[in-house]
Amino acid sequence: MSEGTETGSTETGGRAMPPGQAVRREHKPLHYGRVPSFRPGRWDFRVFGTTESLGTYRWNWAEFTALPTVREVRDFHCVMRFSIPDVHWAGVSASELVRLAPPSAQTTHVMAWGEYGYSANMRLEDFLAEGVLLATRRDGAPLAPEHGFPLRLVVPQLYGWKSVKWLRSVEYMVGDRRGFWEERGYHNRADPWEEERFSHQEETDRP
Ligand SMILES: Nc1nc2c(c(=O)[nH]1)N[C@H]1C(S)=C(S)[C@@H](COP(=O)(O)O)O[C@H]1N2
Ligand SMILES: [Mo]
Repeated sequence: MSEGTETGSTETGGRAMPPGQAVRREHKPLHYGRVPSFRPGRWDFRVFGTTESLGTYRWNWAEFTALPTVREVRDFHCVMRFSIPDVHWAGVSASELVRLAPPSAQTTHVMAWGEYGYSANMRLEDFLAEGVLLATRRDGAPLAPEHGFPLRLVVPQLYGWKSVKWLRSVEYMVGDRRGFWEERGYHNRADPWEEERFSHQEETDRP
């Protein structure tokens, strides 16, 4: 098969890609705005919002990099109709983070916040799904600056815009609120297997 041109149920390594996606091998960076610089002395990562304690959790860079890490190999699906098979990630699993910073029982959604106010919302259930990582490494090396160094979210089961680069905080929410692209016409949920690309599709979504 000719890579980069196939669409539909393109097979790779025996796996189907979601509908309307073409396989691409290279990871050409894609984002809105400029690449922030990393100042380790100023950087922190926070969990705030409806935590069980109502307090904010905070890690500086040394503390964050001391957290236990896991590795995951996942396909990455961008809404702009390309998918990258078998991306290797390493970092802190989202479920480990939620264990360290417990949400209140009423928490239903999270907002992931990047530098400069980029944000993406998702159900708590999607955040806790298998393979969701706060990644510090990709393909055996620290993240490249344009791919989110020093920390990015990876939510492999949703379109790529939910995988917030230059991640700085996670907000627990009781109820939902739309993030950066979700406010600008992108689908609220973003399941690539359902081709949930545009917000107008939400009107006809099954309940
Ligand atoms: N902070 C931030 N994160 C972002 C974006 C962005 O514009 N800003 N773009 C998203 C989109 S649309 C995609 S497809 C992926 C691309 O990740 P990559 O550049 O590492 O391939 O990052 C996502 N994360
Ligand atoms: Mo994207």
